[in-house]
Amino acid sequence: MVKWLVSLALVLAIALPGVARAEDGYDLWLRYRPVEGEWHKAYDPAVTALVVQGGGATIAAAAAELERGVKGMLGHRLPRTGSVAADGAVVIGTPATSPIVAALGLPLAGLGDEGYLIRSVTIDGRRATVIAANGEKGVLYGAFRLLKAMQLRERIDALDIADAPKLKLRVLNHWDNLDRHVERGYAGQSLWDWQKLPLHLDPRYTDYARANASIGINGVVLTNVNANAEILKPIWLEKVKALAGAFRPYGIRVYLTARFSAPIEIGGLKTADPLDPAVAAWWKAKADEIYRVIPDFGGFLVKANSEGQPGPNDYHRTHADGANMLADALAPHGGIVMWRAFVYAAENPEDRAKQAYTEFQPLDGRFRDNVMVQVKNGAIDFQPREPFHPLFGAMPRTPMMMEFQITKEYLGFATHLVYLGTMWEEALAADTFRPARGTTVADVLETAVDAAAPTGMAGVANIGSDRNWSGSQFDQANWYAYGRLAWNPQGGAEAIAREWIRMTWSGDPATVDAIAGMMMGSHEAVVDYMTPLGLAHLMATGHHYGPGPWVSDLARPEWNPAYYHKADAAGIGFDRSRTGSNAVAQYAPELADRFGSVKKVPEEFLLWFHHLPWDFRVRSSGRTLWDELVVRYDRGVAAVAAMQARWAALESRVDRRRWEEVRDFLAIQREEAQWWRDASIAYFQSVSKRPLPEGHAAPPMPLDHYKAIDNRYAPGN
Ligand code: GCV
Repeated sequence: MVKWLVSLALVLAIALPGVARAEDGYDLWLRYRPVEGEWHKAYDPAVTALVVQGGGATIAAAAAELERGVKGMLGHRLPRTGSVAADGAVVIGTPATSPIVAALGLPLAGLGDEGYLIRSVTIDGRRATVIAANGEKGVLYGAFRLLKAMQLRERIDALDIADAPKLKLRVLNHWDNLDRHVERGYAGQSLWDWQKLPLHLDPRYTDYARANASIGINGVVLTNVNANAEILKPIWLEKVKALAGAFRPYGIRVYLTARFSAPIEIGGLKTADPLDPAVAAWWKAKADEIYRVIPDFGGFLVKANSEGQPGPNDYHRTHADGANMLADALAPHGGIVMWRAFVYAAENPEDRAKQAYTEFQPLDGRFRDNVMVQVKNGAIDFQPREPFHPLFGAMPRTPMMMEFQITKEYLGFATHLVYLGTMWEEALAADTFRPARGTTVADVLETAVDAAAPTGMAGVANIGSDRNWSGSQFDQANWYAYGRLAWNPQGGAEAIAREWIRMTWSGDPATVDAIAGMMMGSHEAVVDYMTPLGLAHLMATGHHYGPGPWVSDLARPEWNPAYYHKADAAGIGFDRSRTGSNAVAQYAPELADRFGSVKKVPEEFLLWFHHLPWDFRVRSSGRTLWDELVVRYDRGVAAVAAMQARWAALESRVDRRRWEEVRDFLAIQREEAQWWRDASIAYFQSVSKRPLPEGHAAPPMPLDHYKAIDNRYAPGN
């Protein structure tokens, strides 16, 4: 009997892998689960063999991925043949690697180095699918696209897909320290197991690279922007070289953060002054050394004169002086410098939201061709909602890249279900009015300063050693959406969410609708329960876990939540209009006028730009500002409860293990949304002295209770 049961279990495990193997999220959106019924019948004869005629490691990676995907989805091997011998061949290659592809004379001209074409063709009277590109990377991207078509149950018998990325650099910024702690990381330790490198390459490096390539990411900054000069020493460069080797077949280059004071710390110099010839020579020699070890090294990312990091200002030099010195060292090798504009200083009394623009905008046109200025989406710091950064569109002669934060430092860490696609879409679709109405942030990013100039996007990674990579199942969607938007900043967040859901959870239309509904409302929910109506930076000190609107005693003024909300007996909000800090003047005149007027400012930015009395009437509802705040806090909590109910109804629609994990995380989110709501109302009521609107419950505990909550060991700090 026991023997019989064991055999049955074995048979089931082989026949029904999706059922027998509990899913834990490791496979991400590349699950390649069996295709059933009519779709199997349609796909099976269309994908019978693989024709690869040559090429290097990247074409080999594309072929391996197609084999893996077809095995998973259709259950059969994909034999390799040297020619199209029967119907159903998939021919992959570039005109240079494949005579068959060359002979087809396909229109590849407009697709650049990384674009691809997938076409249903007839070769010698036999039906085939060709994945063709100018470069091997394009072939790899095309292979993932064909597999996606099957995952999404698109027809593949009359294909004609041409696609190419709109941005050249699509990079992840890992804020990973050399001791494997990840700053603002909520998914375990750093993936980079430095101690075992270079001799041991964890197979996860390849799966990480596959996932990135599947969404078009082509660069990875391995180290934290709060940089450690050690990484530039030879012993570490050997480890970096090993990672670069693992990623190279997937079209991914590695970059490192450069600590500006490295010439002093590891170079034995007395200064890091960028205009000192010895300093420039040190960096040049260092760049030469790096390229000897890693010939396709991407370049440096630099955080300078920001939050205690060293930089050119220490020597009374400009950011352009610093960036250009590094750029000159990298230029002979084709490397680039990504120089961050995230600067603000405690000693600077200017509104923090204005400081980056004040410092960088006058430098427009003064950076070398291989420098990109990397700008966060908003002028403060990855808040749940910020208006777009005024630098976008304001430096037309400088390549400018977007920096989004995928890890949810200010959005509830990994346990809050918040789909960031909508938030990023909002930023990308914002009209800069520069040079004219209708020029969105996405347009600014896509418009190269000149044909050779770089364009790009960076995302602060949410990836770590957790089995599910991102700390939660739904945070995988943010990695995915980031890659898709870096490929095409005009992409729609909802369409991206839906394709992710279909590949990650289920293709059942009702299930897709239900999950999409949760995701699409999730950003607005977190804004409501944390920072409604344009409030910002109200998180607890240091770790940013939970509310701390009462904090007002930190050494640096702009680290205090009180600096941002400015609540007092009379009202609340930061006056950035002409009567206040005049931050509005950093935007194009049309926007300065819109944001600066209480009547015209979009409600979601009301308190970002204005300080208003508690009984100010909110346009959309006619409620007083105080009542509206309370209503929104409650609306946010209710939205989380609604997500819980939606998820509960999906219990039988998705696999158990992942369903349970999401259920538990939603329960955490619900508690924490309530905590945010209660603590915020308790605090602001102590200032506004107003009664709660009817039907809205008083916080269950006194303010002191919320103030006493101590989460000093919260992760990622
Ligand atoms: C890497 C915020 C975060 C810091 C981060 C910084 C930055 O201030 O709290 O952890 O440092 O942004 O983007 O440089």
